[in-house]
Amino acid sequence: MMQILLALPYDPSYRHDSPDLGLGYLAAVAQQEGHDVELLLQPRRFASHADFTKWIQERQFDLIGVKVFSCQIKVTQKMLALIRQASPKTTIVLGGPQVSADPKRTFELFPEADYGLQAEGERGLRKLLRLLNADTPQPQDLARVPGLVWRRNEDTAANPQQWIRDLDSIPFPAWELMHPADFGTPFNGYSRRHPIAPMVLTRGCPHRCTFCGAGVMNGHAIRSRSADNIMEELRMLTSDYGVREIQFYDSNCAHRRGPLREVLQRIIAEEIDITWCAPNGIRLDSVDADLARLMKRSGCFQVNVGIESGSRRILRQISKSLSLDIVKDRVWTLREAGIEVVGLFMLGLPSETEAEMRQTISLAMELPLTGASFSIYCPLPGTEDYERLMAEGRLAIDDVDAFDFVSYENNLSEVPAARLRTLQRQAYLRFHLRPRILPYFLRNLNSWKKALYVASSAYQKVLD
Ligand code: B12
Ligand code: SF4
Repeated sequence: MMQILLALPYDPSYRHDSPDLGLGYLAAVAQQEGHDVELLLQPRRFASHADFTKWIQERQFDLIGVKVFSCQIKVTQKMLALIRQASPKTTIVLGGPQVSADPKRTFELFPEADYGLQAEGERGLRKLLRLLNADTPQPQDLARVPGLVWRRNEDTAANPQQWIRDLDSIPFPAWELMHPADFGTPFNGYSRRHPIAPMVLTRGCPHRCTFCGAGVMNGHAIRSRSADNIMEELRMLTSDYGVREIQFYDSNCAHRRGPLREVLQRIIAEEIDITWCAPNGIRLDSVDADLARLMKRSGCFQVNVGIESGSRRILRQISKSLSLDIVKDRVWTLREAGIEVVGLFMLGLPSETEAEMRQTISLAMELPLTGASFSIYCPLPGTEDYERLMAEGRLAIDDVDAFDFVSYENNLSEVPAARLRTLQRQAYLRFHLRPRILPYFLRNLNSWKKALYVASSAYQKVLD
């Protein structure tokens, strides 16, 4: 039996506070394989690097797995160096968005790592654990682990990924290792009640928006859990863990081939007392009036919707395949059903002009939205844009600090970075400082911690 730690990067600046679905699923797989698993999901738990190092030194885990986002490369590098120093024999396995997006660079960026696993890690981790448990793994065995990234002589080998077809075959996340009640309310403002649990009904997205990295994480074929499987987990979460709110983390939980309608009908029929929201966005072309009413009756209070731009040219360029007519129609459909709708927009797309950015801001003002976010576009590893722009030599820097949605480093729009920043600031101010919007904004500040956080990020976005 191995002692395993699955962790988010140790990052004192990270403010999200929620159970982690991906690590929870992997923990359940490792437990099924007979290992002892611990989760480290609160990156601010240690006051200093010295405290973290001391803890690792004391625990001497056999294996540490870390989830890496592209915007967390530097903090992960620091974390791995500390782990290697404190616990030289530990096997280090990396997974998550960065490894999935750019597997070949795994050991260049993270020389301390022993293995990486791309995309959906459940099958690969199970196989890898079996190999590590038995003996020193041989290359012919490693070559058969789905999605594994490993050192083959001097090269980095990245095995092909196999998407998990039967999602019901995966055990539920190890909720006993991440009690929802032990986490606060998420800082994104999207919550009404507590405790909150994240959940996915489906994996995969058939669309191919050029700025989005979901394709490398879950592929383009939609796979769904059965309604029975979802209801079993939902009953367990509400009865055993006191969960009162669900956040759906799917790429599009409302996909017409997904189980959302059936699940919502069963929530109503069984009188399960939950509220829910979809903070990662649903596609507006999946919504109709019947679904919207069903969503409301089953406890939905808010959805985010990816609108991205008010310019038809930009929408074509990013292959969003969503018309502005549908956007206008379906935002109304959701609002008429009594659901709050937050629009997700981007500013600063490649070749975007100031006039096009103004179209985006005008669209946001004109729609009956209850909230809006205006991200600065960033070409992320794992997206079609990134591949193309790198091949064209148009990404001025390959700087790991630029991989978030807040920096202005890779500005490829027609507007200088300083002007882009002003436009973003104006967008936030114009959108939110309206009598119609302020009550929604203030309602989301339902705890003093959140109020402080939102005030500080508003300061950064608007006044800084
Ligand atoms: C929910 C979500 C969030 C949530 C929760 C994040 C979290 N802790 O997972 C929140 C809202 C906090 C969030 C924040 C951000 N997100 Co986000 N998010 C998602 C989303 C929509 C779904 C993720 C999910 O829950 N999937 C379901 C679970 C079951 O899968 P999973 O968590 O990915 O875990 C599986 C695999 O990744 C792998 N795995 C994960 N960890 C590990 C560890 C090891 C050791 C191994 C072996 C395997 C492994 O196995 C798991 C089981 O299958 C994805 C899109 C997508 N389809 O992936 C974007 C996505 C991951 N996010 C993205 C981005 C950019 C961000 C932000 C930077 C946005 C921002 N500016 O704020 C921040 C960064 C947060 C941070 N860590 O600093 C990008 C990442 C691109 C990249 N190359 O890094 C994605 C791909 C979407 C996109 N825009 O392209 N996000
Ligand atoms: S932005 Fe949404 S619709 Fe487009 S590919 Fe990503 S998850 Fe799918």
